[in-house]
Amino acid sequence: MLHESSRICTAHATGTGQDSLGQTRNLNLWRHTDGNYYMIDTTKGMYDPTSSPPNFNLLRGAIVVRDANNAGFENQFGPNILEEQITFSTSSNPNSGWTKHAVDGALNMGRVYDFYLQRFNRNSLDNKGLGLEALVNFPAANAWKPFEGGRMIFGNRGDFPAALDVVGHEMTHGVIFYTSNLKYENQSGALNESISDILGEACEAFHDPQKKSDWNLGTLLPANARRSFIDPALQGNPSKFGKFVVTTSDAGGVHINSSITNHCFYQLAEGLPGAIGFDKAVNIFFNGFTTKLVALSKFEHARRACIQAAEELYGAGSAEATKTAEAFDFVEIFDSTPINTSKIPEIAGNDNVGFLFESNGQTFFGRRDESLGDPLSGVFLGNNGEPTPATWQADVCERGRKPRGLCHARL
Ligand SMILES: [Ca+2]
Ligand SMILES: [Zn+2]
Repeated sequence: MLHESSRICTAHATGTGQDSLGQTRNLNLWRHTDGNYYMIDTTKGMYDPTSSPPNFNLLRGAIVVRDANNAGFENQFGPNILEEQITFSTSSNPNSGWTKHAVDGALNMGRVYDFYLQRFNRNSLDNKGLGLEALVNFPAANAWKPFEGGRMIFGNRGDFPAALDVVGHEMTHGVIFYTSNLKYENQSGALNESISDILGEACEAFHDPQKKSDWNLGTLLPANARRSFIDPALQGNPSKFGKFVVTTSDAGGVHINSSITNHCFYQLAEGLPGAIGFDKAVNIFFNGFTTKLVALSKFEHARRACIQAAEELYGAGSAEATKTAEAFDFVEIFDSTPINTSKIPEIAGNDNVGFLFESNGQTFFGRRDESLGDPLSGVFLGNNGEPTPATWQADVCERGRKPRGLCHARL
């Protein structure tokens, strides 16, 4: 009996808490022998029952909420976490004592996990049941997903963990890290941002009673922090590749130019005449971006990847494949002939050099063509009392004259 009761003392438990929207939510908790309840959700299929909660280092496949306790700071490189200040989110009462962001984090990370499992049969970010952690109450105005691992960081100067599309966005960065691993700069970085926005909206739609996206990433955030798919210009972002913003800030404009493929996705799903609908567009983009791109892929590769995905999913020549090409055309990401990287064959022949030469304020043209028997020093194509070809080269050196331009052709 003693063994029995001690087993009951440390186990899964349920409770409730109020989220940022003021709603009471059901919580999956872990009841520890110290009498406290920990915000550790062990109910997902990925949970490894040989784990020993609340030992953080031995947890596998749980969703854990921890608290940064308003310690650390954000700078231009991102969040600076003070690991020693982090605590579990705990309470002695399962139905009170939870911070609103802890409730948000537990709820929405669970929803994103469910979305990936049910929608794509994907078991967490790495498809191997990687445990997830929401680090809440970090003193900043942003949300982050570090490149590796299952941690999401939520600043407390906004209700970031309450925004399901934002949590879906951050967790999709994790999925991309474990798949195509698009490099987070320039075009590949913009594609990384874009697929995170698209899947963030897909996650929101999946859990929406009407199964709809509102086409704004950051629905619960202030208007200037949102990203519109329908009209990226609302945030000053481009919707066509021709307006691609070249910049050194924001890792090469990753949050700016992502709007181009976001808009492409919108056109494919709903915008174009004969658009194929949200769910099919999600299938095409998710498949294309996670299975057919690599770290340094660019926009033109995203076009080919999505068309290929559409052909595989719906058939070559299908309306879905045709519309995918049309949507990329719409945002000016056109088809291009792949670069021929085979070696250009060498052509046998004589060297021919043409050059410009300045003397006394006048410009002359010179030539050295082996096939015409020109000497090494070349010949002048013009006679203005200049030195003879035989002495010209030495003459250049002595007088400090320099050829001003040079073109070299191998004939
Ligand atoms: Ca949204
Ligand atoms: Zn992002």
